[in-house]
Amino acid sequence: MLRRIDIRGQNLSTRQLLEVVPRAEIDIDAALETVRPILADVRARGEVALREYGDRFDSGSPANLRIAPADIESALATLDPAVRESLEEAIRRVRQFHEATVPPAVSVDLAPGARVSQRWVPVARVGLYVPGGLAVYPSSVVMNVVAAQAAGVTEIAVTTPPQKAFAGAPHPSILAACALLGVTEVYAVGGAQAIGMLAYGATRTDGSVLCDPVDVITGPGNVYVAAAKRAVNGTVGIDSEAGPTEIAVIADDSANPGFIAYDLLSQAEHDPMAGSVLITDSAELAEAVGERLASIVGVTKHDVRAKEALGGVQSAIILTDNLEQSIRVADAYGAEHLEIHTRDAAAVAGRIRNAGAIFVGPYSPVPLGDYMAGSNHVLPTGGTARFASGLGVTSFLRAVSVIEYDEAALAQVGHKVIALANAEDLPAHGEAIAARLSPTSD
Ligand code: HSO
Ligand code: ZN
Repeated sequence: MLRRIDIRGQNLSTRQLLEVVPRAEIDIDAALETVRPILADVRARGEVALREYGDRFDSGSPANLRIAPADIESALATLDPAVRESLEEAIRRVRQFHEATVPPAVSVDLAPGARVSQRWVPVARVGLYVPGGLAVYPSSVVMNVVAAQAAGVTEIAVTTPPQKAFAGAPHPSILAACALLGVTEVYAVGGAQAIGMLAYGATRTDGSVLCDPVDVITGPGNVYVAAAKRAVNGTVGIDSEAGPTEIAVIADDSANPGFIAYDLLSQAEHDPMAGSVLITDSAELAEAVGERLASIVGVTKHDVRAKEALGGVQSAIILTDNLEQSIRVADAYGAEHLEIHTRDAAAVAGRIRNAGAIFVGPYSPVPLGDYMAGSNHVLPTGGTARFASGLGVTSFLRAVSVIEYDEAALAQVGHKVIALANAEDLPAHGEAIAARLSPTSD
């Protein structure tokens, strides 16, 4: 089922490796033409436009696009107690980790009376898009909301498509997760129109405010949501664009093939476009994983999309000469999730440069990270781990520099500022300094 890419004995360069690693092709730009008029329309006509698009693309909008707080609370009352306990555990762990990752303020005295500081300031207001449809993930609500809250964001709006099965209300598990997290601002609005609402704000027909504009929009969605986020990027901040999920595994002959097969399948069940990649220098292990995968995929619930994902061009077993080359392949691939199943897995993990998150050893599987390891499950896909990070507190923080020099400290470097200002032919810059240094200044 998984195709083989055998690179043994070829000594491929980094550039060649980049061409060899399997990758899904997603074209978000093509959807931009579709979403631009929708965004413009929402910007111009507010709630009226939101309702029209809800009727056209979703299952119709509820009477009030903003969900009443009582309905958010009552969704929690209907939640299965075991699911509630599990969500609470996830929230605790994700919160504890994220709060600990808030970067400290830094203050540096560069000379007497010359201090430069950096403090981290949360954005004021965040909008979280939660997809409906096939994927209803309260765990993603936890990941996005907790990261924002740990960063110190106080206003969080959640928007999610109206669901036909719930009379145009959002899915109850999404509402229940919001209730557990203390989120009280929830909208039954989906698609590109929801991104327009968050980016520009929206007014009701009576002129009152339906939704204020946000500063940052996060959350996954279909290709139209991704395109809409790309279109409003710059008006607001966005998190990285989420593509189909991926897992790569580096394994040697000491690995447990059953564990690896299940982990490869776990991400394949998300999406027919999901990527599952095994990188190994052991032909025997490759064979064993292939066999286990073939047997479990036949009996798994989401067999149709899992088979499509595992059989797609984006999935493969890559056979390497040795562990060194496996590490180079993993860096070229830049997996969203990378599992290490080798001897001394921690040492191998320490040598990885490109991965969204690294799962070390046989008992740290990706599904643990998907729900409650404590780390975030919103991670860079499609090789973007080369330059991007997963969602975290810094997605909602800005670093602000604070400059405080006193008179003597300014005098110490003033002539050097003036020299540089003159060199750049910006004499007024220099005069601003000189005015403070001359004894006659007032
Ligand atoms: N593996 C997905 C996240 C997820 N899994 C949500 C289960 N629910 C992308 O990292
Ligand atoms: Zn998952």
